[in-house]
Amino acid sequence: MCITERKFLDTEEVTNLRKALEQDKTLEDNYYTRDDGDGYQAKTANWNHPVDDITGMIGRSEKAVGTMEKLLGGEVYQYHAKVIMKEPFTGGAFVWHQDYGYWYVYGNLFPDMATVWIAVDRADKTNGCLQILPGSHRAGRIEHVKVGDQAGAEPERVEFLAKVCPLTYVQLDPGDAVIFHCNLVHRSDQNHSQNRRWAYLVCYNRASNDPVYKHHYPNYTPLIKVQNSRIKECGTREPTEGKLFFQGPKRERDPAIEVLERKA
Ligand SMILES: O=C(O)CCC(=O)C(=O)O
Repeated sequence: MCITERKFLDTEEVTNLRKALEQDKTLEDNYYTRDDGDGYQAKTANWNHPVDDITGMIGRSEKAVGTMEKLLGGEVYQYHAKVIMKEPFTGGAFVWHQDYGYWYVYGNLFPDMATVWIAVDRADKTNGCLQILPGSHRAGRIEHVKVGDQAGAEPERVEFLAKVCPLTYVQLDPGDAVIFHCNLVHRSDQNHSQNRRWAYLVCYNRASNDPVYKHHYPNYTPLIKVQNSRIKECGTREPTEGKLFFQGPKRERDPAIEVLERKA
């Protein structure tokens, strides 16, 4: 399952989101990187619960949560949110993977999970837009192996899947979004261009799929939906309380990578 929603955020909303992210110094203080096996790294700032800034309003908005409830078949909660900052010339790649390649290891019993990926800057082939194998979520969870600092889907299986689910580049304008299931196989290239490629992602889990292991992402926490109009009302205001980041400058180890290292 993968749905592209053009203008998921309108021009005013995405302009405010971009400004709010650019002025949020906590992202710079808390981002971490994962080597792509080639020495390049994309910066990711990753936090748990929605706060009362524009990122939280988007994550709690009727248009995001309502869609997820329909797709996942019931109540959902925010599993985490993140900003992926692929900087000009230096931004690293993400290797072929399924998000459930990680989230399974964290103790989510069912793949009742999905992500809304929102373009903050234009994302195209030149700056490392998302690449997907459409329909690949139907393959179920694929074995993952360690690639650089990342968990990568087993390469031979990806090769076979790519023959029946031909690779598609998801080129998006600012404000466009793609909503995809946690078993969708996806990747993205390094950014060798002069154009920044930032994206804001909110990941959801079904309320009934409360993870059985305690880990860095939260257990079920009720999500209070808000009307879409709250996104604009919020503007670029700073949150009244800080985001609870997963990893600070002193990077914690990812449990999914540790499992793959033990297997190797
Ligand atoms: O934004 C990207 O390029 C890919 C991000 C991704 O695959 C992820 O966060 O799991």
